[in-house]
Amino acid sequence: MIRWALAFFLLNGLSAEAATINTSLYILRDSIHFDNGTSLPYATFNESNAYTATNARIVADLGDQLDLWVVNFDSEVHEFRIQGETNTVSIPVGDSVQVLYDCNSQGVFIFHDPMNFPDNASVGLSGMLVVKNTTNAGFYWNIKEHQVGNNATVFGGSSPDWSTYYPVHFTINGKSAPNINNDADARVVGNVGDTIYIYMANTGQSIHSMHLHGYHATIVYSSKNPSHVGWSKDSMPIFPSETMVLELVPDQPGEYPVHDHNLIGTTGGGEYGQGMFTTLLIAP
Ligand SMILES: [Cu+2]
Repeated sequence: MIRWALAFFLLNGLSAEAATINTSLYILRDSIHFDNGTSLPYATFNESNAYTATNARIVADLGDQLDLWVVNFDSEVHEFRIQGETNTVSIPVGDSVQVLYDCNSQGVFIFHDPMNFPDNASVGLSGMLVVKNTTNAGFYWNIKEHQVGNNATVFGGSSPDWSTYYPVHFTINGKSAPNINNDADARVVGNVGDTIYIYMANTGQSIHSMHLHGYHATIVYSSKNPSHVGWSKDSMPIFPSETMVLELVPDQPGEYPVHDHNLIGTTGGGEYGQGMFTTLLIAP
């Protein structure tokens, strides 16, 4: 009897704080556009049946329960999983699947289409689930690179030759510079003394290294290298499929660049300044 009472108390205690997040992701295919005029076929997880080249993001509080429907509006079969967290499920054309997930650990988790990995994930179908335990400001960087020709190969039913991978476009949240600074979820804006979190996922196949000018940030979560937690640095190498959370407490005002220290990542189609480049804007 005491045991049941205790169990009831514990469950009640949890449910008082936890919420159920009812949401849907819609798989839609269209294109991603770059400033040099290049367009590539692209597919993303969208929050409605309106396509954008930016994947929908799911943000949960620690303890929440995710009740997710994934709807396949594409003309091909797709799969879905939260990498390392849920089983792969297949979604026939015009169908949907329900995915239930308890958000019991903090961090950033990649959800994607694992079919013929990394083929389908590389053509856009890779998003971020963020589980946090703070109400502080957060910014979100879904980091990715693109090789012209690969997407058409994947949508044509073949697999690209990943051994000769040569990406020439680089994006954060599906956008290249200067458009990243128009993405209020990506561009860090804050004040001196704020505690700001930057939630990152590398959904590409290349290593990137995000270089913060002006400040050091502290790694508070790394999916690949948990031993790096607590390190205070200004450049953050992030491997394919790795996720990371940075804590930034700005100590001076100003506008400072952030870019991929792998310098090809700051180009688009060979042109400097069109890739992974944004700024931190910190007010006194
Ligand atoms: Cu730099």
